[in-house]
Amino acid sequence: MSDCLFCKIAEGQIPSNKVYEDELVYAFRDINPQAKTHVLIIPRKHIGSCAEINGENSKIIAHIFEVIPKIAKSEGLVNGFRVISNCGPDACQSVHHLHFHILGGEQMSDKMA
Ligand code: DGP
Repeated sequence: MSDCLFCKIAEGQIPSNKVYEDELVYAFRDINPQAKTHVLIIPRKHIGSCAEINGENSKIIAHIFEVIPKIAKSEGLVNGFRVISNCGPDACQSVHHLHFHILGGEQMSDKMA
């Protein structure tokens, strides 16, 4: 999508602090970290949110979930980590390109909402 912030980040048009990339996904540090380690992983292909996951794009989602433990390992998140995707207004999604937050590096709250 031409006017999508995360499409531009994945394409290198907007700078980011890269953590991982391959042909399907791009991962980078969140600009406003909510934990000691806060990485975002996104598909290169524009998918708006979890609400747009379907049989046509679910292979990319499966790939994201194969990459997440690799990132967790390379970030040293040996004591656990949290994966969150905000979907839609009730969940306060602010960037409308599917992304998964990977949070860790410290003890987090047992509350998720
Ligand atoms: P969400 O609220 O779930 O849609 O999360 C969007 C996240 O994206 C939020 O934690 C802040 C992050 N973010 C927004 N703009 C930028 C940016 O330009 N660069 C980086 N690295 N992160 C951004």
